[in-house]
Amino acid sequence: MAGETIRLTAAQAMMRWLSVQMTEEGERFLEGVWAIFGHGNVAGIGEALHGIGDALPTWRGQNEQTMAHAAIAYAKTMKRRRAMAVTSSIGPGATNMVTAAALAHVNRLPVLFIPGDVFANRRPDPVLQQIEDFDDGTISANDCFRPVVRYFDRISRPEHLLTALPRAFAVMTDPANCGPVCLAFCQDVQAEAFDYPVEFFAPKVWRIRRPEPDLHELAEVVTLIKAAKAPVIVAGGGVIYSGAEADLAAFAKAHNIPFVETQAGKGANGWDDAFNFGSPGVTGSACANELCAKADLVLGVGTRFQDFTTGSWTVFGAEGRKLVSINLAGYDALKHGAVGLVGDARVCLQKISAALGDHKAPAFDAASRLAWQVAVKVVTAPPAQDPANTLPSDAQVIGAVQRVVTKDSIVMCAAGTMPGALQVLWQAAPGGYHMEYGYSCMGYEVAGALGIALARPGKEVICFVGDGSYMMANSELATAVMRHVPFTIVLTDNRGYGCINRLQQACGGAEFNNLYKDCRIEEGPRIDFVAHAAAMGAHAEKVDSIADLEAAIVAARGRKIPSVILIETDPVPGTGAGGHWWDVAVPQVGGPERLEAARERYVKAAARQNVVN
Ligand SMILES: Cc1ncc(C[n+]2csc(CCOP(=O)(O)OP(=O)(O)O)c2C)c(N)n1
Ligand SMILES: [Mg+2]
Repeated sequence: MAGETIRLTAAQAMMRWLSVQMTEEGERFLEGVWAIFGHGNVAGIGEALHGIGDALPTWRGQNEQTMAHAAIAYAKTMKRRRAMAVTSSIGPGATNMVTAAALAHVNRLPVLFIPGDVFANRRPDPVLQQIEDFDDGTISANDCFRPVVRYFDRISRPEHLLTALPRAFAVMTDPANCGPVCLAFCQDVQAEAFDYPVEFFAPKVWRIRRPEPDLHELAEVVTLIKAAKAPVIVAGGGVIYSGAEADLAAFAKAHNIPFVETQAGKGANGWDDAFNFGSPGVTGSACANELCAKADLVLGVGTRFQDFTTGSWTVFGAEGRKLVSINLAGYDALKHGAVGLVGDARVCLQKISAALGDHKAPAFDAASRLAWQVAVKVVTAPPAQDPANTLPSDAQVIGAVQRVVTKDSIVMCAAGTMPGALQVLWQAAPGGYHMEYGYSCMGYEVAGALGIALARPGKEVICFVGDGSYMMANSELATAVMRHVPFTIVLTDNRGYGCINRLQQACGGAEFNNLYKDCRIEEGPRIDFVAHAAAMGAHAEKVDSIADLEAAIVAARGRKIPSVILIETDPVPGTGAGGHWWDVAVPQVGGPERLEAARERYVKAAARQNVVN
C-alpha cells in the first residue's frame, strides 16, 4: 500500500477521510453532515457527499445556524465523544454559522464547520456573495470564523487536507482544547483532482486522553483541603465530559464535602444525593448560596467560573476564602487567583481522594438542603384550582413538567426566563438536564432538542422555550417532522421578553421594548403559535391550565413527530425562590430618581465583589 495513490477530488477525499475516523467504541466520530447547498458547495462537496452515501450520511435542514445548533446539542449529549459536521455555501450560508460557532466555542463543544469559500484561483472574482476587501486579498467572509473556532484553515490546495483534517480532529478530540473547527473549502479546490496517498484513508481511532495531574499541584490542593473548615465543591460541565459523575459523588461522601452544580454541571448527579446542594450563584438555591457564602475553600471541578456561578464574584464571600480550580485547561485552572490543578477531573478526584485517605471535612448544615426542597415544592405547586383570569407562573409550569417526567427524560433550554428558573428549581435526574448557558443563545432550543433526540433515540426530550426564543428560530421543527424525530416543546407565551423586562426594571429602567405592550406597535401580537407549529407538520395544541399541561405532556409520548404545547404565562413573577446578585451595570448619571436608587444598590453590591483577576 505504501506509495500507492488514489485520484480523487479534494471534496471526495475529505468525505472519504471523514467517514473512517472512529471513536474508541468503534463508531464513526462524525455521525453525519448537515448540508445546505449553494454555488459554493453544491458541485464539489455536494457530489462527494452523494457519492459517499450511507458511509457518511447527509441531512438537509432549514437554516445553517440552527442545523449547527442541532449538531452542537448532539455533541453535548454525546459528552463530546461524537460530533457532526455542517457545510454551507459561501457568504450568507457561511456567516449564518458564525453565531453557532461562537456558541460551540463558549461551550467547548466539537463541531466541524465546512463553509464553501471563494475561488483559490480568483479567476471569476468577484463571485456571487464574495466579500471584497479593498486592502487584503486573502480575506473572505469565512475569516469571521477565526475568533470563534479553535482551529481555522482554508483549503486552497487539495493537498492541504493531508494536514488540515488531522489537525481539525486533534482539536475536536482534545479534552482541553476541544471546540469547533472551521475548514473553509475553496470552491474550485473542492472539485480539483489530486493523487492522495491510499494510506491517508486507513481507518483511525481517536482516543480521548485523560491527562494526569502534576504531583506538586496535587500536593498543594490536598494540603488546602485538609486545612479547610468549610469546603464546597463547584461541579461544572467538565465533570460530565470526563465521565467523573460517580467519582464526584463518592469523593463528596468520603470526605464529607457538599457540592453545588453549575448550569453545565447540573444533572451530573441526582438532585436527591444528600451532598448535592443544587445550584450556586445568580440562579442559585438558597442552601447552595448559604454554603458558598460561608465556604473557606471553593473547589472548582471542570468549571469556567462564569459570572452566574460566582454571583459576579460575590457569592463566595467569606473573608480569606481560597479558590482551587481542577481543570484540563490551564487557562481555566489559573483563573481568578485559583490554585490550579491541571488534569482530568476523574483522575484528579481519584488521586486527591487517595491522598486524603480517611480525612473528613467538619460537619455542614444538612438541614438547609431539606428546607430548600420544601421551598421548591411551594413555588412549583399547581395553583389551587387554576382560577380563570390568572395565568400560571413559569415556576408552576416547571412543577407540571417535573411531576410527569420519568428518570430517563431529558429537559433542555437555552435562553429566557426558563434557564435560570430551571437551574434553581429543576430536580434533575442524572443525565436528565441539558442547558446551553455558555452562550445562552435564543433560537437554540428547537434545533437543540432535535440534536438531543437524535443522540438519544427513544428518550423523552422536553424543550422549554419562550415565545421570544421560538420566534427567533423554529424552522428545524419541520425537519424533525420530516425525519420523524419526536420531542415535546413546552412553549411559554408571556407576550414578550419577560426575563429582560424584569432585568430592565431591576436595573432602574422603565418597562421598554421588551414586552409587546411596551413596544412601538399599532396593535398587540396576533401570533397563533398553534397554527404556526401545525403548519410545519408538528402536533400542536394550547392548554389552559397546569393540569392540562401535565396531561398533554403525557399524551405526547409515543408520537413519531414533535409536539408543541402552548401555555400562556404571567411575565411578572420571577423564579420565586433562591437567587443572588448579578453584575449588570446601571447607568451612572442622567436618569430619573428611580435610576439613582438602582445605581446606589448597584454600587453597594459591587463593593462586595472579591475578584482576583
Ligand atoms: C440571540 C440572542 N439575542 C438576545 C438575547 C438576550 N435575551 C436573553 S433572554 C431574552 C428574551 C427571551 O424571551 P422569551 O424567549 O420570550 O423568554 P421569557 O423570558 O419571556 O420567558 C433576550 C432578548 C439572547 N440571549 N440571545
Ligand atoms: Mg416571553
